Amino acid sequence: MSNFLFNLYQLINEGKKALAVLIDPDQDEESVLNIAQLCQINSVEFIFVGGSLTTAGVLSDTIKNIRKNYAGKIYIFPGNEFMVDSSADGILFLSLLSGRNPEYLIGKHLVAAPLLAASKLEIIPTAYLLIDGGKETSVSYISNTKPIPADKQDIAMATALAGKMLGMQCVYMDAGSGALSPISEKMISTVKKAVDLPLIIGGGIRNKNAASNAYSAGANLIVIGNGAENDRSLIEQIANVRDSFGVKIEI
Ligand code: 1GP
Repeated sequence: MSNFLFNLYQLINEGKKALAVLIDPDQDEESVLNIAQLCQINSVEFIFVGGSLTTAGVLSDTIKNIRKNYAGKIYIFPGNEFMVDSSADGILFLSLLSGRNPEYLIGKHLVAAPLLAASKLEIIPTAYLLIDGGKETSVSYISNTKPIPADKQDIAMATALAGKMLGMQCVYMDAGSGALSPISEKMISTVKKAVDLPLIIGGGIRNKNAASNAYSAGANLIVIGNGAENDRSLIEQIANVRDSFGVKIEI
């Protein structure tokens, strides 16, 4: 099992929650260094790095900068097959199961597979479900796929379940970067009840309330990107929400 999943299962077994910050390599160096430092101070479990248009060179520089200030694990959140960089710790090997574009289900994977096999990256087979967050997202546009409608919990549940049956080891439900509304609690809890895999939730989480709702509904790991970029204090705020779970109340 990858370190990523091992660490996540350990937290789950202790009743704890986890936080990942997504860093877009298009940001300037100063903000990458600053966000990485805040992730270190607030014990953010993982940094994800990537975006829909990222190229390999920028990715490598960004990872180098993150490592200057952050001692945790860095995982690539790939937007395409060129985003393989052995200086990361691993890669979310995403299969865009909500879509019907074969390139994002298997096509790009086979191009990347020999490179990944030659690297020491942890490979994390991930069922990736795009959920409608109220506006068209870069992932949806670039992958030429439609997200699952926000109120179709049964479709999300069946898709995640099929992902598990295909051997994927975690589920990432994403409303997409900058989503107007994050994924609903009903959607999260429906999928969580039916599929016993670590559940990652991201997209449009911009305040403590949204994070708390997602964790309470069953998210094991929350991903914040845009929100943290615009308001750096969000990292500490959501880390505090994360820490409020799994704390034993003395009677
Ligand atoms: C996007 O889930 C991530 O893929 C994070 O989304 O940028 O909206 O926080 P935000």
